[in-house]
Amino acid sequence: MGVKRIIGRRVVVLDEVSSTNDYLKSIAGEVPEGTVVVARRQSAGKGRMGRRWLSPEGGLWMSVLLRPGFVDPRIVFIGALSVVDTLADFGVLSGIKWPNDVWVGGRKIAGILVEGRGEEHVVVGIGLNVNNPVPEELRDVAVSMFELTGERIPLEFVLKSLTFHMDAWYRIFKEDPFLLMSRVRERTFILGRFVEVESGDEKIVGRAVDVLDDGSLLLDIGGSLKKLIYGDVSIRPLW
Ligand code: BT5
Repeated sequence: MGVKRIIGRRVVVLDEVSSTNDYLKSIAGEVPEGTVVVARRQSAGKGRMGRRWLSPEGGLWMSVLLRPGFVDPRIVFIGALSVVDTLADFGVLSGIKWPNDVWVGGRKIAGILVEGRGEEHVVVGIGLNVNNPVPEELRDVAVSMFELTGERIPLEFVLKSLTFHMDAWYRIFKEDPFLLMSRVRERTFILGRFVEVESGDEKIVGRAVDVLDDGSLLLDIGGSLKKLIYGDVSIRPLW
């Protein structure tokens, strides 16, 4: 008895689009759950809080449509863990920088942007630097698979691996979110380290202690514990 695959059964490949997230949102009413949109280039790739995601040719810029039927901030970790597993498939060891980045050796290789329309649908956008040149302005903070492995890995292989892992993690998440969260905890490299947290105009420094089952980050700020809820916060590890 096999399990029916959801993610990646239908893949829409575009040459160029403003943002795969926006495109998928615009067709969400007409396509089945698990539909994937990939674009060779994005002219206006989006990060969180109005930030830009630079998306030149050679990277994997994709979005996945989910209909879990509920709203849950932990959905971002389905994307993050799947990226970590995909990178491992190609020999690259990475870690999650809570809540939505994947880093290798102090630099960002991937970012996840989750956008939803209440309980109707959720769009999980993933940007992964594969063969694309790392944009000049991000030289010190970003890295690509090519830079790490010296190999040009065909994008369709990376896409296949990523949709495979996402399909598995999505199923696990729906059945047992605590299993997903225990894996997130193992893969979150900032635990035990000091981080600077920026939320709006506020900046605080604390030690990241744990990722809790509800997806929040527990910080130790001079001896008192503070729970950071996933939202519009940015974290910078202090080395
Ligand atoms: C993110 O935002 O990291 C989420 C990025 C999601 C991108 C995907 S691509 C497919 C889908 N369609 C979209 O339009 N978006 C999604 P955030 O945490 O706000 O980080 C944004 C910051 O990452 C920027 O301010 C830059 O500093 C940095 N950045 C931009 N482009 C990058 C790149 N290609 N590689 C590494 N870092 C980058």
